[in-house]
Amino acid sequence: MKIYGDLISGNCLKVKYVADYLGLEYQWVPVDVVGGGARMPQMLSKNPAGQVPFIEVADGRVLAQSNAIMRYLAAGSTLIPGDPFDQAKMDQWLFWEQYSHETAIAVARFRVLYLGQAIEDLDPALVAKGNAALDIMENHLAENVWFVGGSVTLADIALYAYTQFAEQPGFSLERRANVVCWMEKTKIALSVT
Ligand SMILES: N[C@@H](CCC(=O)N[C@@H](CS)C(=O)NCC(=O)O)C(=O)O
Repeated sequence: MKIYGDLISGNCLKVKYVADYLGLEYQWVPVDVVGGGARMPQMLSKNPAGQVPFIEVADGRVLAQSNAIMRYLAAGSTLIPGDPFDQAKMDQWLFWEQYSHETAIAVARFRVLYLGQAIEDLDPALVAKGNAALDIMENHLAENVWFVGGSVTLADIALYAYTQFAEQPGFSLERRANVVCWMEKTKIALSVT
């Protein structure tokens, strides 16, 4: 299997975390996102969306969208709960991550780190959206060790991917101790640095 990705991207890191955790064999194909690498013709021929991550499996089929890729790679493993309700709960967090978390925190990070926007000039609505997402996580983690069930799942991996970078575009984790504690646990569970 080939994983096309850029290590600066949380979405790409999700796929790497899952593949490494499960000990899967893969070839990492680096794509320079900031330099437009995902939109080069040879990449567009594989993923017309012009984005990474995507994977190419042995028979040439291509799969994009970080959370769909994680789900494919982790099928049958402990990273996906066996109970149908818990599995749907995991999906609930995966959809939420893409709609309400990544779209604020990853976007703010990209603007600050890679487009050179000052933190003070970030759109207040974007900042409010990111803070709301972090508050929802903080409240959930006040009552739960993991996002779903009693061990690390894809929900934790998806949310860890960009939460770990939340401070880069100015989001504060200072009064979000549950999030900080959960990040440490997730890091240990995944053996990532
Ligand atoms: N929803 C997609 C988002 C993928 C995405 O936004 N990829 C960015 C990097 S994080 C990208 O490839 N951008 C390249 C571009 O837009 O030119 C996923 O979860 O995989």
